Amino acid sequence: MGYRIAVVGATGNVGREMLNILAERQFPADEIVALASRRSLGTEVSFGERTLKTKDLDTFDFTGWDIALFAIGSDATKTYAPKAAKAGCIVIDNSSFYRYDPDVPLVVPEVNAEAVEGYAKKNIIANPNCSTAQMVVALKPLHDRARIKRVVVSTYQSVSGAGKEGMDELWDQTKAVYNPTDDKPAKKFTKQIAFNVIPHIDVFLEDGQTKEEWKMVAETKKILDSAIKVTATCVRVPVFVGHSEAINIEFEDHLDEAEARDILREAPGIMVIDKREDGGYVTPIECVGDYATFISRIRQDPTIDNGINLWCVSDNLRKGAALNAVQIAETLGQRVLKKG
Ligand code: 11C
Repeated sequence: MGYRIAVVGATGNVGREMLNILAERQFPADEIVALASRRSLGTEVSFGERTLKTKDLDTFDFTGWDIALFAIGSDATKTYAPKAAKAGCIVIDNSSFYRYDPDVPLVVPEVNAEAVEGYAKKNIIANPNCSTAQMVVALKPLHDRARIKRVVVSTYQSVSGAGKEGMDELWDQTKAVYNPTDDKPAKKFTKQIAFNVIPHIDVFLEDGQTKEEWKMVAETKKILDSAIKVTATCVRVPVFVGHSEAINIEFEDHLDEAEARDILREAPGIMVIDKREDGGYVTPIECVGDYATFISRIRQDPTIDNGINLWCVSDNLRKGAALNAVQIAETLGQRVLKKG
């Protein structure tokens, strides 16, 4: 006997990837329902070889459904996640709404799989921000060996993190650059994104950092270790899919770059591509559609006692969102909701 799974927000970038990944990984589901807002009612979405017609989230009864993967905005999550959870369906939520709630586990299975067992207080488990997910996958095995004190990270985040509208804006502006009569002013982003970079993701906070930067700090502490200090600069770049990060890590103990490379090679979810030659590293285009978090450019930071620099790239719609959510569902199946 398998599970009954709902995908909420099935017509969005992340919802579609959730369905793809459930099919690719042959998630043991007896039944899958694709839910969306009334506006997209009846839209067809792919699930492996099959096509599903979306049903109305507003009137859907979650009673008898095991797990709901939510990929809708925080406002809608606030309305619908408690409805599903009260009906006995465990919610795995990709929005930021529940992430910082002490009664809701925030899970990256390669890092803190055991935390899923804390789901029962609200019947909800949160999925982290995409830029945090790939970073903690890289940090965890190194932290286990040499204890991380401080992380300085700069991100290069693709426009798909801002949804389909972000992707359309990059596409339209890129074409318009070659056709100056076709003006495409910035709407989704605050400045032109085509042929540009924008050091601003999400809203500004009082202390001058952005919410995206704050999320990387708060989520790393909750998932990995509250003692780790993190400082981030998050930047939007004209790339469709795949977030990249330049990460500087300071450890308590000495860690040699060769050992760091060996540790990362053995770590779950990680693929090391690190040849010190032209093209011997991964760029975002190469990570699209993949499950792995790719690590390149591993090297000693000679300016501090125990420092390592590395380059980390992953598909933000997959490890950063849909894949991580499906992995949480798999972990729930192994540890909590055993069937069959
Ligand atoms: C971006 N990281 O690239 C954001 C998208 O908190 O789940 C995901 C926002 C979130 O714009």
